[in-house]
Amino acid sequence: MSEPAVRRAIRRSRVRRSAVAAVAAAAAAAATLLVPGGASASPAPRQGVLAAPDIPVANVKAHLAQLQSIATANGGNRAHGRAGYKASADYVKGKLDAAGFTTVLQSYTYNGATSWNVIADWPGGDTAHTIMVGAHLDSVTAGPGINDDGSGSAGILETALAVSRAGLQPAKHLRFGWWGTEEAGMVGSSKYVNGLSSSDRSKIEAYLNFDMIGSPNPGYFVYDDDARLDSLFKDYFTGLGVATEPETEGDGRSDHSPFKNAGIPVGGLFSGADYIKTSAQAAKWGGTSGQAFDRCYHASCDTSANIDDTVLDRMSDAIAHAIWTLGTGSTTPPTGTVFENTADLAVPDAGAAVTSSVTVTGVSGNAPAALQVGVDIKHTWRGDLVIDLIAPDGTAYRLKNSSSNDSADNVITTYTVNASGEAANGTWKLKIQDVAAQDTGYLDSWKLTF
Ligand code: DTR
Ligand code: ZN
Ligand code: ZN
Ligand code: CA
Repeated sequence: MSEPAVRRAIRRSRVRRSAVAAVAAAAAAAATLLVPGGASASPAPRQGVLAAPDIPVANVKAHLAQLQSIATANGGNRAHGRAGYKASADYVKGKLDAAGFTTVLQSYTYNGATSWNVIADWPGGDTAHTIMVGAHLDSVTAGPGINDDGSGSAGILETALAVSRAGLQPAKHLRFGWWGTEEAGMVGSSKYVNGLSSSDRSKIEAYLNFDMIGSPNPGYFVYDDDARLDSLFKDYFTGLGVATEPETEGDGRSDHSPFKNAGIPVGGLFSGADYIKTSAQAAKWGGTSGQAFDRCYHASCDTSANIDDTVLDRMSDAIAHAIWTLGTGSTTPPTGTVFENTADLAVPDAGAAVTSSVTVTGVSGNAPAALQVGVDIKHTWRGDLVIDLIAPDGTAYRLKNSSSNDSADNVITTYTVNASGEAANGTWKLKIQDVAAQDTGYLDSWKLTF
């Protein structure tokens, strides 16, 4: 018999074909549902991570009272180009200077008026591994902006002061930013990010944003931009017994946007603005359904009365939890960190290559010389398959060639790849091509272990 004839004969003798094909078809149908939530990361516990202190909500509220007084004394707002903005910046800077931070007012001009970002560095820590936290300090002209975004400004300020009180000596470098002119389109944060060299950008391992964390009819929304930072907050709230939802208003609504666009992993919290709370949301979070999370959003009534103390307290504590977790412990990547995509992906028979992505964040430096690539492909004839690992920069590593002699089903194995020439962080892809007709299958899941 000729080689293809032998192969066909062996294929015909395989009895499981139809059952496996049915599973593949079902998986292909489910794949579209599974893809968006499919990727996940589960870092191994880190050694030496310190527990965060409780952030006293009374202190956060005292900062809000000061910001309210500043607005009252300056025409009722703290908006770009108005005296209330500079007074707010001076207040924040004064507290940070007294607590031992190295602070600068970074000035810029917008619309004919000067404004300032307040940037505060906590001395020490490895600046090649910087954790940055931010909130916008400007209000709209309509009101004092106490929830938007006095709340985030006060929450990160009190957390910074808690870092000082604790005498924290984190392994990573901590930097805090209060942005000007967010309300005109993230002007201050964009100026900051644009002013960083690409090397400086690459040193920021995470940027966490807090814009509106005290909404009076609160929701608990977690930015879902980065799997690791998303889980950090979600797990925290799960531990408190508080349900969360992903923040889905879309990118580009606050100061994390320029950081994200520069390739920096971003996360954050949000308690809701002008969107209406549903009855399902009221059932899990309390409050009033059919009403906005913040009825005073961008209005004159966004005063110190426009705050829910419970959400402000919990979210302030969550900020501290994130900073302590990300900043303390070791800067060497924990071994055994797993990044996985469990979304099923159909592999077309004798068709084009398909790819599945896994985004790696928070692992500094290069990938290891023994990167573990766990692959779980269900297929009726594995000899049809060509499999490559594609590094974030596009470099391909051949894991498996097609072979007419490879007469078994499924590829369920772990490959070891010397990926030490590749930056660890970024989007890795598994590329699968089925190069011969008849037998079919699907990718069940795959993972990278660092
Ligand atoms: N645009 C922000 C408030 C805002 C509305 N939706 C979101 C979602 C995520 C963060 C912030 C926001 C402002 O007016 O400042
Ligand atoms: Zn606003
Ligand atoms: Zn805001
Ligand atoms: Ca095939």
